[in-house]
Amino acid sequence: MSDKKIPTPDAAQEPRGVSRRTFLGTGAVTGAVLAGATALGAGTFTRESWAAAAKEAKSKIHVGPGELDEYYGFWSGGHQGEVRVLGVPSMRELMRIPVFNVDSATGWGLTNESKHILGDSAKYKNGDCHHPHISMTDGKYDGKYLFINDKANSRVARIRLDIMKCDKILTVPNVQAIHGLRLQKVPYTKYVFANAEFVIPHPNDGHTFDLQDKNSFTMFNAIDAEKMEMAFQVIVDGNLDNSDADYTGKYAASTCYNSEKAYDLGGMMRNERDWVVVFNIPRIEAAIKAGKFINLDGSKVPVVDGRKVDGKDSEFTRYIPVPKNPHGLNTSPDGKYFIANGKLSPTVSMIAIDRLDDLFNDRYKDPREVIVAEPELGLGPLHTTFDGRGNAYTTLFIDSQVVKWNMDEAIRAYKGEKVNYIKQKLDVQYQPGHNHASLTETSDADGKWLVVLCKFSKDRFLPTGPLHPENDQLIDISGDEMKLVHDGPAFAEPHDCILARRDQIKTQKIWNRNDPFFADTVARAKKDGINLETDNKVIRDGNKVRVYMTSMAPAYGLTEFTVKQGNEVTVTITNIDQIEDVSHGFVMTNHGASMEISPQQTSSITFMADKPGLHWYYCSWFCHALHMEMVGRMLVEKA
Ligand code: K7E
Ligand code: CUA
Ligand code: CA
Repeated sequence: MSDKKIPTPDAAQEPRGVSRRTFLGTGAVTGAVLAGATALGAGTFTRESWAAAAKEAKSKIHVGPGELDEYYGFWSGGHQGEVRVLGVPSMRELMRIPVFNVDSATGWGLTNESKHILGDSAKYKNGDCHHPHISMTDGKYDGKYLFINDKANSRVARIRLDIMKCDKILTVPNVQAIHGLRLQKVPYTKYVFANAEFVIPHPNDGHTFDLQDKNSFTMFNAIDAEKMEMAFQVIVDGNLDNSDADYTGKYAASTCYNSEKAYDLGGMMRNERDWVVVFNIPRIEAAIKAGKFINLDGSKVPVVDGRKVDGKDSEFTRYIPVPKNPHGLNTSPDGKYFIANGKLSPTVSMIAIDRLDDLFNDRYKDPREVIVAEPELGLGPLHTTFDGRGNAYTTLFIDSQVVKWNMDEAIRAYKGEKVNYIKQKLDVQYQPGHNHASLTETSDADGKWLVVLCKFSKDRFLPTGPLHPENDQLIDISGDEMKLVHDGPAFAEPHDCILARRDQIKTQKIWNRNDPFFADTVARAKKDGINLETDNKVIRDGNKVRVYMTSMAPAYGLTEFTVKQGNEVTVTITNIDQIEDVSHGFVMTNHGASMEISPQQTSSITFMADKPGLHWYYCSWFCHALHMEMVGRMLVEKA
């Protein structure tokens, strides 16, 4: 049992006198599985120290009116399904990018262009994104794409950062719940690595509930980042949670918390150690090139088997035992270590990447010989991030803390030296999951800011009823000491975020008329003999009516058109304004139709004209002094 002391809640820290520890009942729930935890005190705070800290914090994060932030932050929108763009350090929300959701303002999920990108999965109105990651070249952000997973419907999406719109979505075949997502860093992001979490039977045709069978498994997935098509899949033992890639382009690694392949909570915690599975990418590529792969359940994706057979490793994978139900997997920016976060163990496991060649060449008796340190950090380590100065920052979910520790010193301690590798523990509010230091996933890690994504906000904000926001906290890590400088409420649930320097992201000010985003619509207009920049015309094609018009503040090119009841109407609008920031909208009242048309963009939306009568349409983005007057009328004649 843990002998951890439960500190008395400080009045300032716990304004309503509710201990965050009793709040979660952590002793009762997890004590039994956290044996071996060390007693490490939490920081102490007084009202005075909070006030002083708050004053100092204000000056650090203040970005004055008209000033710009230093960093772009891309936040996962969790089970809300979108990506949010924030400025850091101000933590101001700059934009939302709808992805796995339906968005009324932009018409994502409603317009023909977005439905085309959503493809087969347009039928799903929900998503659950976790892990946003920016494409890289030579281990540095190249600012081209951001990728994000959808756990709910097993998808991966790509966002073009020049326009900050989703341009591709892929459903990963024959798996359930894409959770972990990371990108190849070196030589460039050729692959998006995406873990499927849940074990399912194959074929999954309703024939069995049996997950222990050898035909029940999950897979590690690699997606061609440029084509957004499946590259390969690797069958694994156990399950997969989070992953990361190395700085040589050779290895990717994933945590597995369910080595037991259990159905129940107790079963999934049975083993003292689960594992990190390491994937040898060149060996997998070579096997596929040589035609040594299978296809699974009607899919054409090459699949290799990375499971052990009779205790013997496959050529593609190695399984490194680590304690216990590990969660996050993070590569240090010096390229030396994969770090697996123990979750139900107070430790993290440091895997030396330069020992992996020998591991794959079977030079070790015990795969744990690649582990160079296993520091004890506190209760519930979930994710680790880095400052580029040799320090790591790990979230402790149960302790509600971030612990700063030194990697070299942890290695020395593992060798038996008496050295205190723990530099500082900082209370966060409350129950942190991911944390993310500026540029931490690249060789540019600059150790300036640390964002900690807390799952509970409890008493930190004005109450909002039973459903609380999360709390995204900003911590200054530029000095020796971590300093909490900002609390940021966020809606469900930004598991993860990523920060890039503002010069690393280059956006277009207005649309390019040749943009592939609306190329299909342009092609359709061409077939209809329409010049989108000049024509305002109605094309009647049997039951289908295609209405083409321009928009220029403050008027649509067409202010009246007539259709018949029962017609399927497609309205296509080209915004011929060339002025930055003059976006128009189109809303057909009482028809569920709404979309954005930004400068030089073409957007289209299809709806049924099922109600006879006169129906007004209007511009929904405030574009001009006469914005309210930017309207038109559709007459639907009785059938
Ligand atoms: Cu919530 Cu990265 Cu999905 Cu950890 S994951 S917290
Ligand atoms: Cu156009 Cu408002
Ligand atoms: Ca387990």
